[in-house]
Amino acid sequence: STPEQDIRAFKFERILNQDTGRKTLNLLGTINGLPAIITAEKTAFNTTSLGAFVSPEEGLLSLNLLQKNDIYHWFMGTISQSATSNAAVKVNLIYPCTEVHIKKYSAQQLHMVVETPDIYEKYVTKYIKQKTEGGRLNWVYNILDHKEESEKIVYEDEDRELGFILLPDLKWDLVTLTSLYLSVIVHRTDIRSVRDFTPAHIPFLTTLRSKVLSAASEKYSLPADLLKIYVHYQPSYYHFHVHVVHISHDMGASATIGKAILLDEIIQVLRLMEKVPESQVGYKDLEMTYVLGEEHDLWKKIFEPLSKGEEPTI
Ligand code: M7G
Repeated sequence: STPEQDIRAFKFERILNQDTGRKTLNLLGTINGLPAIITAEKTAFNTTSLGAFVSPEEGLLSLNLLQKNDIYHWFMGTISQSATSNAAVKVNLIYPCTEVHIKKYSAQQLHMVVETPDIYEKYVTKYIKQKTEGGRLNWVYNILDHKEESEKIVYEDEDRELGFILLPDLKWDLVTLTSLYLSVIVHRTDIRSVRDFTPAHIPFLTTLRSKVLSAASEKYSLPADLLKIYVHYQPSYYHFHVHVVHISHDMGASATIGKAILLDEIIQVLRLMEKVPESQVGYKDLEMTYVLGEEHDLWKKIFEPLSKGEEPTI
């Protein structure tokens, strides 16, 4: 079956989350009896054809005046749209999805947690190891092997050790420049997260940074200082990757304190670590503070037990 036939066969079960401010909706359902998640997000306005915004043919197709009061008027309207060039909504389908996806897309209470070097070494490394197994990184290897998305690659450095692929993130609609969202996926497979970095990685990161910035700014005719480059801790996928996002794009939780770390900051911290006489110092030695949702396995298996004085079993 085609992806479109699949999504049409979606049987709605329940709403996982909804954000009326960000205009997003996460739905759980089934397709052919298997669990599936649909996430929908209303797109940003296309600012290239605003001259036609009020046109009844190309812009506001119909209008309904709700109320007027003095100089104030409020209407509801429908807008001209097309799925290929001017879409109203971006829809993502994960099918079949796992329990981990369902938790990730569910509304949940958040907590600040402090991951000490000790907690990292004793428990989190085990968790990370589990999360690299079971095909969770298939989509990453598909990209690196040019099996999927290869026609979308913006830039590739094929070096096995220093190289990477720069390409559009699945969160991007591929059109709206001010919500530009690219990913950098590195070729090397020995870095699971920022925790693996030591000063020895400084040349790798600085070269990656400058190559990514020039490739992205050239491709999209954007000054490099309109791009923010950051890394997640914790990420969802433990193969090292970097987020490259337009500065005007408000990403909500995914680009904020307690989740995103600027690549520049990582490089600076590593430069300072380089000066520490102890030879093996690296990100594994830092206390990392971040936000976790209650549905996250790290919360359930490690931080919730610890907060109750219990020994985590992982
Ligand atoms: P992350 O920091 O591990 O997790 O980033 P997050 O999803 O919590 O942010 C992984 C990034 O890879 C995210 O920005 C995803 O949108 C993106 N991504 C995930 N998948 C499954 C794909 C994919 O199949 N293709 C592409 N191009 N990007 C993906």
